[in-house]
Amino acid sequence: MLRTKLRKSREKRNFLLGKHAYSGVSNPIWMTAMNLSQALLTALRDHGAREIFGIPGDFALPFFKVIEESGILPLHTLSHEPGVGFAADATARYRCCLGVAAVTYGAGALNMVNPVAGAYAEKSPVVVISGAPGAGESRSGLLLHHQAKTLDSQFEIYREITCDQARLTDARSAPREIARVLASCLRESRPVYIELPRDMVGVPCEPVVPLVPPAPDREVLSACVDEILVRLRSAASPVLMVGVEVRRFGLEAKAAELARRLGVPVVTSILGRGLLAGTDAPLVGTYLGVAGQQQVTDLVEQSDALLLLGVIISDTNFGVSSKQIDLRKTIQALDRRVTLGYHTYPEVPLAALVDALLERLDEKIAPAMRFDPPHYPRGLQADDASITPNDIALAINDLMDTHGRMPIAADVGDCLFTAMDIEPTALVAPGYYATMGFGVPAGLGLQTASGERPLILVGDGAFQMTGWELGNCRRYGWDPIVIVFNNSSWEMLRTFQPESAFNNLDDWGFAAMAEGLGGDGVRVGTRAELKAALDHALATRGRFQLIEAIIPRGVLSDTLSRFVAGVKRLSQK
Ligand code: S1T
Ligand code: MG
Repeated sequence: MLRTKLRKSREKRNFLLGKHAYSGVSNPIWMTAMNLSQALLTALRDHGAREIFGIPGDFALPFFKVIEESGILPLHTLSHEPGVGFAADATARYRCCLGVAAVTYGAGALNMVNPVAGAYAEKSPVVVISGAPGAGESRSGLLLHHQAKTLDSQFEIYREITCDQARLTDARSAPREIARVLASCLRESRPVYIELPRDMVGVPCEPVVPLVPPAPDREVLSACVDEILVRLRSAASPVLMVGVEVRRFGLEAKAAELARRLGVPVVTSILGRGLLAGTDAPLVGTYLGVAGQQQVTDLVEQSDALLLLGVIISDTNFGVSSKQIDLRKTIQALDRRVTLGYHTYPEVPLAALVDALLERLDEKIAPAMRFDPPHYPRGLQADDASITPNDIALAINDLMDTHGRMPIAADVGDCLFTAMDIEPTALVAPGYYATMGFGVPAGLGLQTASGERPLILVGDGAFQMTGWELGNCRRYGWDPIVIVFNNSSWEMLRTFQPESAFNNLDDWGFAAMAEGLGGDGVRVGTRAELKAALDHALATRGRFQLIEAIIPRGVLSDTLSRFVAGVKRLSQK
């Protein structure tokens, strides 16, 4: 009697943990030959992934066990799935290669929809791996925990925010499926979704053989390059704008060489911010339309041949144009297509286009036009005046002059506009999709990917969302310097709707919470205190440093002020 009861309770436990006949043996599931999880992890590493961010759940426990015990890729667990998505996204952006986010089914994966949508919008190659119910339990006829509508719902939701998907339900086809999906992720530089039922984790599986990308059609490429060069050579004021795909496909050096050989001025889009900064390309600055520097705005908006390399045609890039740019007169190379006027060349990868242009260009198209290099403010007055966002930009420029460039993760809010006045450096920020909550977890991903100490710029509203991920720094030795722009307000929203009291936030006193999270915090109200806090933070390694900068409500960065004024002017036209 007791023996039967024991057996039944063991079977029930195994059922809940997804242990089935194939892996019911006592030895750990990963001790079989190459199993499906190891094949997947090895393939991720072969395709450039260097770590996994994740939060397990019972549908993902067997997979996380293989991650931890196989050691193929290090695992960093965080506290809330949005942070997992943002951190994985940041590693993908920084390395121009796969970022990996592993979660459980339902509650975990659906918690991460927003960060993955942002990665899709901003072309970041994130691989989402979700645990899922096994075949047996899926056929049980019961509604399973974590199931929303049907057992296909999650797959369908992720179909909308990824460029390719696979459900690994058959060990024979799994290697091909994994190869296809990872190739799509890198080719499109967009997220992909892999669903791994928990009863498939330990099944024997062949290794994944990476797909070789097909070569572009040389004739299409040649005709396209011919037409682009005719357009540029006949233009009075050709301008090159480099955008997010130049970064995502690792084309920065080639784009700089192209700009030099073309002899035309080059600007970046907001998402391309920081590109070409370290090169001698004729870089003029970042195009921000009405919110940007006039020289840059005029150059772009008066050009009769704007070559857009990897630039997303978005409102944040072009919606704030003081003069409506006729995009039909531009040359757009994005998403593996080149559009000139009213026709499009299909299947032209950006890398192939840049290579083909460089092959054809051994002389300058036009004499290099001399432009004043963009100027970034420095020289903070360390006095008793209250702090403005511009002061934070000056303080950071001073800091980087003295101690060298630091990678920066910025959230949405005035901190992002302030970042436009900081010397170009490696910057990850949701400049187009514009989701809050990105900054802190992305900063943790940035330190993981770069191995360098990052600066994190975040508003108080955004910090309330994901700032608590700082509590994971101690476990992994991360020690970012975090500047919280605390204006006790959703200030960006107030600039558009000042009459709404709901934009008033309480003052949470973030600095006082740092200690409990394993870091150090200081609250600063004057420019002198800001400078001292930054100097101290820089000198303190091994613990995150949180500087809570108190900014009076209504005090904006110059860039945000210009942006708001410009948007209001445009809306009155
Ligand atoms: N929720 C999320 C996840 N992302 C958003 N972008 C928003 C809501 C809307 C939104 C903004 S800007 C903003 C919100 C709520 C206020 C940001 O406040 P804070 O972080 O304190 O920065 P600051 O005070 O500098 O504005 C954008 C326009 O959509
Ligand atoms: Mg705020």
